[in-house]
Formats: sequence, structure tokens, C-alpha cells
Amino acid sequence: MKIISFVARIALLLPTLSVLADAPNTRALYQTHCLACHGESRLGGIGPALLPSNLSRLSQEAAADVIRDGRLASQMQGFGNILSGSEITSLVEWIYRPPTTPPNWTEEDILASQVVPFPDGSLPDEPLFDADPLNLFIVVETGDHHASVLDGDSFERIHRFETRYALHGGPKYTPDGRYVFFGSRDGWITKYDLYNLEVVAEVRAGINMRNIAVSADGRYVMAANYLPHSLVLFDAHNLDLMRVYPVADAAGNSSRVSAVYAAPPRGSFIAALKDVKEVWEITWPLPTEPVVSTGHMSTPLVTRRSHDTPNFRVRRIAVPDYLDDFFFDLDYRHVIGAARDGQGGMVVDLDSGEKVADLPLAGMPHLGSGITWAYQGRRVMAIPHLANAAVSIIDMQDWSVIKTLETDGPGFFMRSHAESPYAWVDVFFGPHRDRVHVIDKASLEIVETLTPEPGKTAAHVEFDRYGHRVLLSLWEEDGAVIVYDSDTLEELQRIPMSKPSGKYNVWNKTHYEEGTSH
Ligand code: DHE
Repeated sequence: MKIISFVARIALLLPTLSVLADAPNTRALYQTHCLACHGESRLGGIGPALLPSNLSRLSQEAAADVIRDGRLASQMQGFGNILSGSEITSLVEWIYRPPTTPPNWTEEDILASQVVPFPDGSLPDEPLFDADPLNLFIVVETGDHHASVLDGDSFERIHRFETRYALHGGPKYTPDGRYVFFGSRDGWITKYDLYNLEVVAEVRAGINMRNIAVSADGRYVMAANYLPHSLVLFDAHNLDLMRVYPVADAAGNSSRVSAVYAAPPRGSFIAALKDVKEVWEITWPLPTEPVVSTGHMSTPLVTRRSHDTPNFRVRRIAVPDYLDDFFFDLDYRHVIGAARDGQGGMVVDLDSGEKVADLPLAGMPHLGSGITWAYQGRRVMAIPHLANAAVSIIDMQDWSVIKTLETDGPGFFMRSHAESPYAWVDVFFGPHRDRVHVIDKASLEIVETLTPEPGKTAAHVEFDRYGHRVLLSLWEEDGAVIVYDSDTLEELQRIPMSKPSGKYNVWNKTHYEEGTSH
């Protein structure tokens, strides 16, 4: 009896012992294959942080599948042809092991990271150039981590500057279009003055960040983090820290934040959570309401943190499922969201907090890329799918799917403009990633498929402020931004760029143009 229990105890210990014995080997595997994207100490980089606290929705079996086969709609390639089954198992055990030193990014870290080369008000208030400041484009070039400022009329490059590593998501402008805020996957927020072509302030909000939002009045910036589990509020003037919101439900279960957006008609930030079934609404104060002052760099630290500000209260809205990916209607009354591993989407009324409709959309609808337009007297929204070769068009009155367009492969980004008859969608995944479809918004048919450069990825378009020109990325290291006439679809110009990803027109973004991402 004693012998059996001894053997049983040894058997129980074996997996741990094998992991410990293999640890140096697994560390080497991690360093060779994972570190470049997931970062030193698994804290995230281009890829997400790989720590147990951020993997709660992923079973270890599913994690092994991802390492072997890759992950849809991400930069994660499959390693099944490089790593053996036991190597994959040991990597899975490794990433689910708690780190020896739990990662942390405290208020002190945030405060210490802040740099303000040009405090608010210290630079001239006139643009250094003649171009229309409301028709500029920012182009993010991910190949060599730069951004370009383009004149939206002449398409001259006004300036090109180095950005933080791995910018992700759309930069956000102040309402006057003078300043633009960039967010990087490793947590940095950069404030850039478009009139003076200078970085004016920077701060690191977290270790692994999702995105940022700027309030409609341009006074506040909110950052959404994967690591730590937090939302972080800043005064937009110099990126002074105002408040850190630890993100957790009432029972204390903490959560990553899927993303945060500004909802101008509501005067609030809306954030969806990734590990807790809640949406948070944080209302910013009216310009007339007193806000606890956040001061400037020269003021002592303590006055720059306003924990006790009575404003910016969190309203929790319970939702039936996690919202990984979400979108809003034009008046921000409804959030339309989906869990990536779910069976479709849902529509939640943000006022009542009630789910008002299910969206029966298979194939991972990419709701974050949704756009809307007026169609036969009603408003429709269109979304690509990350796993299906389709674009779904949905009636936003009764939330029925009125059309499913077959495409040449799953797409990532959609764009249009109120002044253009067309909506554009790419074919980001699969063999036809060099194609882009043009959809007629009146007939809901694909009327043209462009292949600007056979074999080269073509993705993400943005219109100029008038809807007359369309810019498309040739998403390659030696890529380009291609300018088209938006009516004739004739190519007008190519501007060489280093793996250009998103392009963002000042007018469209500051006017929440219906065909542009918010
Ligand atoms: Fe993105 C926007 C999430 C992978 C390029 N992406 C966004 C936004 C979210 C998001 C929440 C909106 C932020 C905003 O603008 O405020 N992206 C995700 C993912 O969950 C996903 C699938 C996995 C991940 O890695 O996080 C993902 N995204 C990618 C990529 O692999 C892309 C193609 C290359 C890259 O740079 O990482 C990519 N995402 C983009 C771009 C935008 C974006 C260019 C801005 C689009 C816009 O027009 O506004």
C-alpha cells in the first residue's frame, strides 16, 4: 500500500519534474521562435502577452493548436512544420506557468515614463506648410516603424518621422485636427503636432496596449490595456496621468480590455472587456463642469494625479457574451459586438443595457471594420468576415442580414465615403490577397475587382475629405500607397512606402465620416 502511494506521488510529480528538467530547452525554444513577437519575459510585443492571466479564455489544447496551425486574422504563423509535438507541449506548459516576478506597470511607472519635449502652448499655432490641414493623411508605415504626413490634394509627402515600435490601430485626432495621438502595442501613446511636425508628448500607459481613444472635445485620452488589466485616463494637453482604472468585475475577476472608443453623442468612452461579460461606459465632464486640475510638468507629481476626481464614473453594462470585436451605430445608441469564438454577433442598447437582437453571422464577422451608408431610405452596415469569403450587409433598423456578398477570400478592412458611390473591401487572407473588391452601394453588388500588383498584398483604403480620391496600401516592405480616382477607379499615382498599413484622413476622422473607422 505504502509502495503504491509512493509511486502515485512520483507519477503526480513527473510532469512538473519533466518541465523543470526541460526548462532551459523550452526557454531556448521560446527565444528562437516566440520572443521576437511576444517579447522578452512573455510581456507581449507585436503579439499579445503570453501569461496565465491573459490566457484564461484559451484552453491549453487550443493554445497547442494555435502554436501548431497559427491564428486566424493575426500575424501568428503555424509552427507545426518546425516544432515537434513534445516541443509544442513544453511551450504550452511554459506559457501557462506564472512568471517568477509578476509584471506590473504602476502609476509611478506611468508618471516616470512621461516626456514632454514641447509643452502645450509652446509651439506656433499656424501650420508650417500651405496644404489644407483638414485634408492631410497620416500613413502608418509598419515596415520600418515610420509615419508619413501626406497633402491630401497634391499627395506630396510633407514629412516622414520615426514612430514607436509596432503602432497598431487608428491614430486619433483632436477635433480641430491639429494633434494626432498614436498608440503602440507596447503601451506608448505619442502626441504629435501636425502644424509643427513635432512629437510634443509621450507616455507609456501599459505593457501591452490595445488602443486609445480621444474624447470628442479633445481634452482627454483613454488607453485600453491587455497588460496590466486596466484603462488609463490622461489629460490630452501634455499626456498627464489622471486616473488608472483597474478592470475587474464586482467579484474581482480582472479582465483585459478589448478596445475603447469615444462615443461623441453620449459624451463618453465605451470600452468592451475581454475576460468579463461587461461593457463599461465612462462619461467625460462637460466643458462647464469643474475637473480636478491635472497641472503641467512643472507641478509636483501629486497634483498631476487626480484619483478623487468626481467625474469619469464607470457605468457597468452586463452583456450576454464577451465582446472581442465591436462597432456602433451612428448615434452610438447601440453597440454591435461579437465574441471571436462565438456563433455570431449581438446588438445591445447602451441606454437600457438590454440585448435587442442577435446577428446570425458565421465566419467571424469583423465588426470593428464595419461601415454604414444610406440604402433605399434606411441605414445599412457592411462588414467583412475574418474566416469566410463574404461581406455581410445588415439593415440597422431590424438588424436583419439583407445580403451576403461572396468575395475572393476573407477580408480585414472596409471603407467608403458619403460622397462616393462605392465601398471598398480587401481580401486580406488567402491566395487572392492581391485583390480588392469595389461594391456599388446602390445595387449592393461587387462591380469591380482590382489587382494593383499581382502577388503583392493590397489592403486598407481611405478616402480624401471630399470622397474624390482613394488611397490603397500595397502592404509590402517595398510597398506603396496607390492613389485612385474614386469614380473612374483609374490609378493616378504611386507613392513608395515601407509596408504601409492604415491611412487616416484628418477630415474624415474628425467628422466621424460614415465610411471611415472611428
Ligand atoms: Fe488590428 C485596428 C484588433 C490584428 C492592423 N485592430 C484595430 C482595432 C482593434 C484591432 C481593436 C481598432 C483600434 C482603433 O483603431 O482604435 N487587430 C485586432 C485584433 O484583435 C487582431 C485580430 C489580433 C491582434 O494581433 O491583436 C488584430 N491588426 C491586426 C493585424 O494583424 C494587422 C493587419 C497588422 C498589425 O499592424 O498588427 C492589424 N488593426 C490594424 C489596423 C487598424 C487596426 C491598420 C486600424 C484600422 C483603421 O482603419 O482604423
